[in-house]
Amino acid sequence: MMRSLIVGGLLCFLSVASSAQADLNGVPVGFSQIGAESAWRTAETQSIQDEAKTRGVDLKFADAQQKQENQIKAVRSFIAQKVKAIIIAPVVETGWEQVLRDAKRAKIPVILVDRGINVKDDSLYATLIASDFVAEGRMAGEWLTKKMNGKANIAELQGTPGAAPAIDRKKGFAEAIASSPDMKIVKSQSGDFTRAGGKEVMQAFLKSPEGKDINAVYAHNDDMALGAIQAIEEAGKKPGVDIVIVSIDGVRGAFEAMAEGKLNCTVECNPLLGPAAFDAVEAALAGKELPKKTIVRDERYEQSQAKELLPTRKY
Ligand code: GYE
Repeated sequence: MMRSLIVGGLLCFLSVASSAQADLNGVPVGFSQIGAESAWRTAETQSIQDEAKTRGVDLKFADAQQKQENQIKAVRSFIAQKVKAIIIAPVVETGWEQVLRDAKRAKIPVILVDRGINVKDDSLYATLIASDFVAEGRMAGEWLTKKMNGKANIAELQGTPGAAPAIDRKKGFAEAIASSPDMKIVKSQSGDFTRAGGKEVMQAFLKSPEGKDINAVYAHNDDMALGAIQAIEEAGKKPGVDIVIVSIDGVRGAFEAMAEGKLNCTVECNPLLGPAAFDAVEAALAGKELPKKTIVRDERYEQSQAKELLPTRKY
């Protein structure tokens, strides 16, 4: 069951989708993906590749291995190959002006998916399709404050430095706990959105002088929470019980960990952006004006719902 509500411009894209699907048949489109750092990312890649196949798009896929310089190179190569549109999942917010100006000069519309960017001139991209990461962070913070009765020593596992979801999820969470003075972030560091990173950083946190007092973890994505669970178990503590854990994404692994009682809550972030991304490509190529941002709405899931919902999860 699709739990996310996709609002705004997306609805109007969807209404034109079926009638005009053949329009992209054989059309070359570039997709610059960040990498394969998380289960979320793999699901997004799959969704875009599946949708490209359904519509007969000639998709040129480039994996940037988490490096912006690789993404910039990929976009330049797409321009040289004269693609008709470029989809980018931008790893960090800054540093995009130059290459986007090149795409604009070549009259190639750019569709941003999942992460936003910081540019003065927003005509450099056609649209952004993404979740509201501040709202996700806020949902996680509100849930944890309630669960801990307003008192916790929190370890925060941050996402990739400079990435929109890392910046905004930190901000939203901080806002949510701001009025509870006993909700304290005692440790905060990046685990780069990976399971290995989450495990390594959590191990270091647990060994630090504050380690014995940590009774809650806020991870900016599920993969880091799953890594932290391993570190907590190896330290002889019970994840989900001795240390309450909340994270973001809602991937299958998180639902499994919740069903096992090791993760307490996840805030969904829907990665199935393929249909909306190609609806946007189609609309841009038809010369339609697109909303600058389409927000994908997310929900929060708790441990008690995990077993029932596990079979319905799509990623
Ligand atoms: O939450 C994380 C991934 O950009 C929204 O990136 C995405 C985030 C997602 O690596 O798991």
